[in-house]
Amino acid sequence: MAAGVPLSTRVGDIVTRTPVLDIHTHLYDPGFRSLLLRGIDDLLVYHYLVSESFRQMDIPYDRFWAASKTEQAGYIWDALFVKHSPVSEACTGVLTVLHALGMDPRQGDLKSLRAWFAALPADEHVERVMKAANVSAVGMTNSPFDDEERPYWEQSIPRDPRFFAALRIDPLLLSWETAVPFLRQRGYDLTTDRTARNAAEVRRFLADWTRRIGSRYCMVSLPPEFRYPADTDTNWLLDQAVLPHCREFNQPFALMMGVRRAVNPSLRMAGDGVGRSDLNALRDLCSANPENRFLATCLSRENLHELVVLARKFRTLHPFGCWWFTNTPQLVEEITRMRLELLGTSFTPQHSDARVLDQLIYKWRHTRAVVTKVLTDRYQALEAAGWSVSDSEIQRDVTELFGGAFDRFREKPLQSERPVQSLD
Ligand code: FIX
Ligand code: ZN
Repeated sequence: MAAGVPLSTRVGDIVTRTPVLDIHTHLYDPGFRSLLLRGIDDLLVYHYLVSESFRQMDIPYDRFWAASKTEQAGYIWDALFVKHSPVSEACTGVLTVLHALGMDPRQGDLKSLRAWFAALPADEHVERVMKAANVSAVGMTNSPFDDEERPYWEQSIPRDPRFFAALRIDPLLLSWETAVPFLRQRGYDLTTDRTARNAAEVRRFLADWTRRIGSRYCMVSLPPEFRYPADTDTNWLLDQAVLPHCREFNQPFALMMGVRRAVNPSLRMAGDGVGRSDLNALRDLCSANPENRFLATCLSRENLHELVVLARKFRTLHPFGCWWFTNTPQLVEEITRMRLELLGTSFTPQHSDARVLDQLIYKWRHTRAVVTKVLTDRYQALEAAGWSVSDSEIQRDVTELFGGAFDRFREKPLQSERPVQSLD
């Protein structure tokens, strides 16, 4: 880059140009057809907007849920974009998407926006969005327990290699009593007893699905009440099945900690909340299982400092993302700054958690703006200390943050991390 170009411009250009590997979304490869959500109505009925809209409308929950998707989108548009200014992060995101795709919602109405999206075939839509978001790969969330998704895996569908699988196992770890009949129906011979034989059947199930979907890591979301070690089915399953499985397949286990499900069930998927987790559980998981690698994110802002400190103690722990309620510009800035200041570039600052294809655009544009700001500040601090960074060093760092560090962590060969015995 030419001499005299401001640091923020050099960083901004590199951050904008560097493709990102999005490690966790709820998107599907287009081969999964209607499971891949896209377009204006799906953008508007996103659960983040559902919960915001109920604060601005009087309509009873039942009436809202009985309405069609188009009608629900209309209610939300009216409440959040017409009757009030769309200043929240999730609302602004919808506008960032429309603007990036060349639409001006002030000029048309919902009908014309719908017509624009309806004319776009899925494959072309995917190309446009991935280009506009500059995303090179998308991590899916794949649950064998999901009745809509499972049939796609049971036949062989054409796959888009940019969408990679991650095995999601919440029902197995969090509702063992109901997971057992599900597994039994599918040919796994087990009972709810905590026996070695049952653990072996769970491992067979995990291995079958890891191979079937080509999963890159295994994942669970956990309530604030999660403890480890503890005398629970969850702990037994972790120790006897899930962690041995991850070691066998040399894959990380991802924990999303601190979600309190169904705080208000009337809001359905929008009704989940947050609770502070006990990160001693994560500390003990890392120290009792030195041959496992853990990816972790926390939903509670209060846990995120502790997570960074833990990552300084365990190189087998990789913090990722600013999840859900922490994915607002102010919190992304705070969290990313803290991680850079305490971990350097050895973490993954963001995942999009997109549920609607088009959201890749806003989630990554908004993140890139914050990463540019925070990285520029850190490089300025280096300059003040007499160390000026070159463009190729900036490029190296951004590549690390946008998927490089994750890939190296994920692929790290299994090695013993058992504490070294003191020689004296
Ligand atoms: O558990 C998860 O993976 C969460 O991300 C979801 O449950 C949540 O609904 C979501 O979409 C958050 O962004
Ligand atoms: Zn998610």
